[in-house]
Amino acid sequence: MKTRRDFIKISALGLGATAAAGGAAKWVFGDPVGDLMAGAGDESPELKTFPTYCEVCFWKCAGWAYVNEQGGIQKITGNLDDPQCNGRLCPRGTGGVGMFSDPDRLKTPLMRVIKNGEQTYREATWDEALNFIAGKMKEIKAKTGPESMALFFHGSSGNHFSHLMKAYGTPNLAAPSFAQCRGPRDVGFEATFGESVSSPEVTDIRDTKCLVLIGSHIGENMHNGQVQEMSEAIDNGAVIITVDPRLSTAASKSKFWLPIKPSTDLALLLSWIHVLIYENIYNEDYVSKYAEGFEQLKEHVRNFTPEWAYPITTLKPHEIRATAREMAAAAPAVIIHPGRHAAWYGDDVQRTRAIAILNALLGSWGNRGGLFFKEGIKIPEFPHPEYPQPAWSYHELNNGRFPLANEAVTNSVIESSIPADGKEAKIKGWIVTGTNLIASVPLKEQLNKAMQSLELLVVVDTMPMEITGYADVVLPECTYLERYDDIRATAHREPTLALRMPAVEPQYQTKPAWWIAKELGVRLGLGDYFNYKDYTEVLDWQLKQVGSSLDEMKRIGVKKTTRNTSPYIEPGTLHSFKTASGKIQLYSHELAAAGFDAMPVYTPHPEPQEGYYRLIYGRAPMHTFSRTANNRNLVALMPENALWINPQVAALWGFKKGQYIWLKNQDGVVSKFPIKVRLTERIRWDSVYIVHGFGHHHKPLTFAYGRGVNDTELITNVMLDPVMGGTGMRGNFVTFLTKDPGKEAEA
Ligand SMILES: Nc1nc2c(c(=O)[nH]1)N[C@H]1C(S)=C(S)[C@@H](COP(=O)(O)OP(=O)(O)OC[C@H]3O[C@@H](n4cnc5c(=O)[nH]c(N)nc54)[C@H](O)[C@@H]3O)O[C@H]1N2
Ligand SMILES: Nc1nc2c(c(=O)[nH]1)N[C@H]1C(S)=C(S)[C@@H](COP(=O)(O)OP(=O)(O)OC[C@H]3O[C@@H](n4cnc5c(=O)[nH]c(N)nc54)[C@H](O)[C@@H]3O)O[C@H]1N2
Ligand code: SF4
Ligand SMILES: [Mo]
Repeated sequence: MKTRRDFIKISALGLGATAAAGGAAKWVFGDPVGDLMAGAGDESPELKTFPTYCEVCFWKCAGWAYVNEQGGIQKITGNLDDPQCNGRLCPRGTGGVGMFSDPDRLKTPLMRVIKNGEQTYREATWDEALNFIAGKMKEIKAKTGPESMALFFHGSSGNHFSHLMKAYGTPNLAAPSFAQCRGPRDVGFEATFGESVSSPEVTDIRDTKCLVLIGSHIGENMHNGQVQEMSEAIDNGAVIITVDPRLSTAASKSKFWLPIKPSTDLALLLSWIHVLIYENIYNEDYVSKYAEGFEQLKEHVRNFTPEWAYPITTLKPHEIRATAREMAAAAPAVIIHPGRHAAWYGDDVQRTRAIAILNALLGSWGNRGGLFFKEGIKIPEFPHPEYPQPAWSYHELNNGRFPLANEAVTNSVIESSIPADGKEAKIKGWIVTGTNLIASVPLKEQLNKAMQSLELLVVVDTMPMEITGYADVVLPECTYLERYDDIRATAHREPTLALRMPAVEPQYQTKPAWWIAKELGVRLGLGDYFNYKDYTEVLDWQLKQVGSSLDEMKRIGVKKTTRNTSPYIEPGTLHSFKTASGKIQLYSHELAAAGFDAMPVYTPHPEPQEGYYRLIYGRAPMHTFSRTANNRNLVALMPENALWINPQVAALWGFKKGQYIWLKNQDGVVSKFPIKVRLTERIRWDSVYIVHGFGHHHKPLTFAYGRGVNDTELITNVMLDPVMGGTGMRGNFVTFLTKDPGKEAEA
């Protein structure tokens, strides 16, 4: 049966080859990126340098793009003045040129048409594509209101499209970085300290004496500044404690590796709280000054002894006690790292609450070596009319669930795009920019149904990623090396500004997001919101408001200013936290009022059946999600993911190193492609591990296609966090198939 939106393979159409407007292929690759961290480059006189900040991940390191006399990008290096990178980019940032030079890039706008009865794409001019989208968006607005359009976004282009969508009148702006990533952590910390730990995180790793990592796999998670600070802390003798079912890179640098049984972290955290309180080694002075609900907490954890936690976590009581004492000995220069990707088991707000509570008991927030108070420079908005007030909020899409979701929840927007119970869907159209929903949001069938139900689906991307094949209109954005974007205004230890400007002209028919959003805005009658010809006007105006200018930033790339406030609690002063009462909430009235546990409670999670293993996933230092799998520079460093499997388990199955096998999950879903076996003692026997972002099934990604397994397709069981809608994705179990299951790849 024909679906409404057939998946279209973009390159099968032979498009784009004719469209090279900006003088294609005149670049050369950047430096070889074999080193873990590339140093700042030399200043060859014949190379021109342009300031940028990296878009290969969301750490946004500032750097310099070097352009040679032929107008090719020679290399990218870190900006020495940038505290986010200190002049050193990670392998991905160094290899970022590969995003620009990728021959598979989207090159021209594409529109879905029917040709000889088949759905296909045709090349379109920008005018045609934008007029079509604006026409559809006007229709949707007239029929069901602007609120029925939604935006999915991640990365810099999101700012420009968020502005457009707010001007248009919708509150439904959703990013996978909330419900699939840091949302549970942010909500857990907000419920405890009144604010989140931000990005880049306010963890004072550089000066810490003890760093506790719960899953956070810094070193594989290559967030630059944190990796550098962790190395510095190790050099300075800091104690690292890593809790991970896998011997991560961080675990291998740790004094204590606690190979916890996956999904039981909350039991460990509660017993750590028990030890701190009942051995009386918590920071009594800090707690009495700054926290509320201590007596309730003490009573709550009375029975959560290490002996109670032992059979749950498989961690020995003496290890639990010893590690709690290490933390106490280092306090307040101790960090129980809040983590970042926190959507694990569906009780993730409560797990991060327990992490926040531990930090509070140790007195870490507001003390050197713990968590500091950030300071930043606020960039004023370029003048525009007020945004219209939407008739309803994104909370409506949650159907009474997730009361503490303070951002739109991707999975709720997806669900609300499907007509159900004879009712029309609330959401009728999507713009998707900078996010490959097919790889980043689980529950593929639901996503598919939603995409089939939409009246309009626009995708803005740089690459023919899977999501583009579902679009009515595909808009090619130029890469970060070819465009201006918003000023990066980081609030951290020091306030900094960073500029991204084009190093070269956009290749082919590609355009920057600010231009696309503005041109759509004009066609929607929202020109007043885009009252400039060129984005440089906006940037110069904004920079002048904060005592700089575009000219200055073009020269220096990064501007640091000194703080007005102290990053730590000053001796003799009393700090007020950002909660309603000004005090840290060990007992959360807010959660209680919303019908949730006021203090974290451990609940067991389902375990694998016999013959199945828990599928866990994470990062590799040289890749970012699904976005780098086609980057030739980075593929050279790691072409595919492998299945980490304990040798004892492998022996049971008769697996040899390097053998390819297929994975089948608890719901019978089989991986599209096989994966290579990696035998390693570095993982518990009850789990297997893969790096996220591989297993692309879209042939136009000529380098990424068919390499490795995509974890997302195997995540068919999602444990929703009732507090904020996070999609717990680690409750999926796989077994192994050694013969080709003969499944046809989808495309
Ligand atoms: N199964 C599973 N799911 C996960 C995760 C996981 O580990 N496993 N991780 C979760 C986490 S932590 C996060 S933050 C999310 C991340 O989710 P996403 O941000 O969706 O990650 P990517 O898959 O890298 O998709 C990025 C998309 O942006 C495009 N892109 C790159 N540069 C640009 C640009 O300059 N402009 C535009 N317009 N597009 C660009 C890429 O081509 C790609 O299509 O995924 C979450 N989902
Ligand atoms: N190179 C690289 N770096 C990145 C990214 C990238 O794509 N590439 N993405 C960035 C983004 S957006 C994010 S959100 C972060 C994510 O990175 P982090 O927040 O550091 O880590 P997580 O994804 O939470 O967890 C991954 C680790 O958790 C372990 N784990 C699995 N199950 C359990 C469990 O039940 N308990 C415990 N204690 N551990 C468990 C895994 O073995 C793995 O080591 O990485 C960031 N850094
Ligand atoms: S950490 Fe690496 S990929 Fe991320 S912004 Fe920095 S250099 Fe780019
Ligand atoms: Mo993330």
